[in-house]
Amino acid sequence: MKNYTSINELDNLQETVQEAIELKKNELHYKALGEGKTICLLFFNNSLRTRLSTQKAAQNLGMHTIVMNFGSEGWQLEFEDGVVMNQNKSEHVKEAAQVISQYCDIVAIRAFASLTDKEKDKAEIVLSNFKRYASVPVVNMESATGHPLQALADAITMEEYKTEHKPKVVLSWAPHPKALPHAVANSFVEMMQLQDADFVITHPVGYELDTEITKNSAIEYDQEKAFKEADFIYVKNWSSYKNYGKVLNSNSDWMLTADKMALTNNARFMHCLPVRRNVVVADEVIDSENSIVIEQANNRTYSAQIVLKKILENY
Ligand code: AN0
Ligand code: CP
Repeated sequence: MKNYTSINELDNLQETVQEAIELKKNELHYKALGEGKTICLLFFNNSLRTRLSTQKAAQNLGMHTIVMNFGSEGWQLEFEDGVVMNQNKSEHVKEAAQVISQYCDIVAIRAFASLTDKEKDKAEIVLSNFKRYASVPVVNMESATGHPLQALADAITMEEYKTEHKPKVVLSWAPHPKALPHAVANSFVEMMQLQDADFVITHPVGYELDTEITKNSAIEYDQEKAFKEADFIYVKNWSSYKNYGKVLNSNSDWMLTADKMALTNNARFMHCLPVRRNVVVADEVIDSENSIVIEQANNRTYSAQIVLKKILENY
């Protein structure tokens, strides 16, 4: 594997999940692999888990990490070709990506969707330009349309907690006061399409995800119906895709409560975090024994570590 910008770049998801579970048992086993190698983590947006877990993963492999908060510390980058740069953008990605590549062996990038320009977001203007101009492998730490490190951590977590050979997994939309990206939901859907599972997406009318991603995944508009017999309830808010980036209404009745969890097959509750308590999920659910969000976040280290390991082995 050269780059990791989508879950579909893994040769085999199931095998990778098993490798990550093995790695977790002895996380320092490949400490020599990344010796003398450096990863640059570029953040155009905030982060807790991605920043710390990717740094820890790199450290477990013996790598050095350089972190830059591009949003607040870097020059404002231009991503368009042929622009007269006489406004507020000081540097073109063409130089920036080549220069950064000289300081590291892998570059990892977080650049969320604008949620204002659907076409630019769909074109992955930041990630694709770094891929185009960087001379080192590129890792996606949540781009405009995907969060594949999260989806891999989710797959690892489900493998650890599943009790059925073919579990029922529900991705449920939940309310949120702010317009959030589609990236986490998109990568979760793409990951689930590679799994042997009964997978259902549930959301209010108007919150349909990009049909090029959902393809023929089942959609059930009745949340309670979708929850019946579920083994995993994965909750996430996203803004409208059709009415791009808009919060259509608060739909507070879509919050995950204990009453709804009671409809399931004693399902595990999952969320990528950060989560707004008593808006997205009630305290009673996130604090319950069925909540696996902390272990899910722990697995971010092993999803990043298995990805970096594969890239280093292919170097
Ligand atoms: C981001 C999102 O929804 O994409 C990051 C999640 C990992 N969440 C927020 O901005 C709250
Ligand atoms: N789940 C996740 O990516 O969290 P951060 O935004 O805190 O990195």
